[in-house]
Amino acid sequence: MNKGWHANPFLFMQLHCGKLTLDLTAPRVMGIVNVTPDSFSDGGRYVSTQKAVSHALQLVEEGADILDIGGESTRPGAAPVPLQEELDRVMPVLESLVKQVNIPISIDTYKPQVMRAAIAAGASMVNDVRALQEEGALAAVANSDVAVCLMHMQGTPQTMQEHPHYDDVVHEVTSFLTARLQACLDAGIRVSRIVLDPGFGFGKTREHNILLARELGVFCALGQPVLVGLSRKSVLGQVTGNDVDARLHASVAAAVISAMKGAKILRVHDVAATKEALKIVSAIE
Ligand code: HH2
Repeated sequence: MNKGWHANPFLFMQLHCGKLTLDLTAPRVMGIVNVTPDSFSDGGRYVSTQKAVSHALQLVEEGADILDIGGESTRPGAAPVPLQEELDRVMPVLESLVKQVNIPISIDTYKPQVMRAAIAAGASMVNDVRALQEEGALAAVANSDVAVCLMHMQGTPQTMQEHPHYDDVVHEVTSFLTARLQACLDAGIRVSRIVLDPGFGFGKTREHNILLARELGVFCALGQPVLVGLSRKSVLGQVTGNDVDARLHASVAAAVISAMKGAKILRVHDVAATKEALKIVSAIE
């Protein structure tokens, strides 16, 4: 089955992101820039272009290795955003940032039109919670040179937390990611451009999320860099009893544990704290 994607482990110490290369010899931090009125933890804080750009620059200052710009919330129950509205939210932010920063900028979208516009404007990565399953999404990435993050989600944000069900969550998420990886390879996307993500909180109960985190090594063993997005998520609140605004410590703990289990990219809201914690991981490991 596996057309060569187990190959050389050293190959993946670098992620090919368009004109840029991301060194993955140590875990990297992806800073979240939500240009949305309704994101679960920071909705409405950075809806204006100016606020989003200055927040992004602040994250770069704090040491972000990648920026992830999103114009549609994927929190449970979030309403889909029309194409033009999403473009109007993210494109001015992206266009401003590509002129000012020299780290990879990722676009968090499942819409192929947004992917194409963002890539044309200089985005170096596509972060897709639907793993390029929308019609035209695979081609949008295949016709470019950018990196892609393939995430697992059961259902859609509108319904995903109603009745998440798996017979074996780790096995089912692994099978899905393996199939999407193969679809990318078949479409001509090079293995050095592909990141995998089990999709914490996307159609998963607390138990599913905990199991996926515990078994993160299974995903890392697939041979691709693994991205983990646990920052401020509800599973951390379920464990600690803390509201979304008081999940910094739990988020940093989750990032550290993920990195120690082999995750290469940590998608976080709190860049400075995560960077500091990861320095300790790198020093000890
Ligand atoms: N989580 C969110 C959004 N995008 N992408 C990947 N690859 N992995 C994730 O875990 C992930 C993601 C949700 O977090 P956030 O962007 O803060 O919230 P919202 O979707 O409400 O904007």
